[in-house]
Amino acid sequence: MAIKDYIRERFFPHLWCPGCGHGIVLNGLLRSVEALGLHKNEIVMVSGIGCSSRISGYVDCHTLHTIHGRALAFATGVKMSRPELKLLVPMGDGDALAIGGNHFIHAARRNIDITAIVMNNRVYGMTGGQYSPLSGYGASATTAPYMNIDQDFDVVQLATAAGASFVARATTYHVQQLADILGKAIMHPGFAVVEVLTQCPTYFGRKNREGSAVDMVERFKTHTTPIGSKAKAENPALIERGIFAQKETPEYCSEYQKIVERARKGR
Ligand SMILES: Cc1ncc(C[n+]2csc(CCOP(=O)(O)OP(=O)(O)O)c2C)c(N)n1
Ligand code: SF4
Repeated sequence: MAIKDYIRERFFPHLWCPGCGHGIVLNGLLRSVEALGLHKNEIVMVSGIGCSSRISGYVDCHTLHTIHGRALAFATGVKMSRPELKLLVPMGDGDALAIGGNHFIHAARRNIDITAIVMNNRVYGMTGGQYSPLSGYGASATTAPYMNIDQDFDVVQLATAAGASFVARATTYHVQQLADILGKAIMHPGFAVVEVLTQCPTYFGRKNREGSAVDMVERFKTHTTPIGSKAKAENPALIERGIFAQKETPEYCSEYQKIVERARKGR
């Protein structure tokens, strides 16, 4: 199948602002799915609410556009009933880690075979630029005009500690690495978390004087480095990107199937 076959053209033009990073994430996702040769019917995309969550409107696979923060709960239900399908759950940082934080850590703890993509633009884009759990200390937001004093989560560390068996970070600058990591996450048999550093020029960029969308994307080039690089040792402030964890641990649906078989046998 060609990339255009995975797109729901009737939903275009999309609603993202010029320069928004969410379209780059969609691009990476479509490239990874096409490279894997997955059929549309094998994929279920479940999203909540947010600019990021609108991505489910644009892909022509099975899609569920649900409620804010609850995408992983819906996806868990779908996966439990149809474990042979590939579940993709794109989420904003607010969606995944503010209102949806509990679902996130428990999906990771269960190691259910779902690919969670955290589109981290450090802000609530859709509702007008409020700060999120990933805005970071010192950031400006509509709801923090004098400065945000909340510390942020490290998504990679949180997901790893909670039990996710595949954990990675990518950016909208490193588009080939983004598609490659997403492909590996989709094929990983367990809970896979991919944090994607992405830009919201309209709110985060404007409020934090980060310049144009291009300036924001270039910051992902200059402020990140491959995991374990020499540059990281010299400059600890650099953010690492790549695959942090990729391990085989019991997957939830497989374990559940064992219980079903035990119940059938009566022991
Ligand atoms: C239960 C509920 N609470 C709040 C909202 C309002 N709301 C919609 S999207 C959103 C935040 C969006 O931010 P994020 O998830 O980071 O995604 P982005 O828009 O930045 O991509 C909020 C608070 C809602 N729709 N439902
Ligand atoms: S408000 Fe921000 S996150 Fe939403 S579409 Fe515009 S640039 Fe993208």
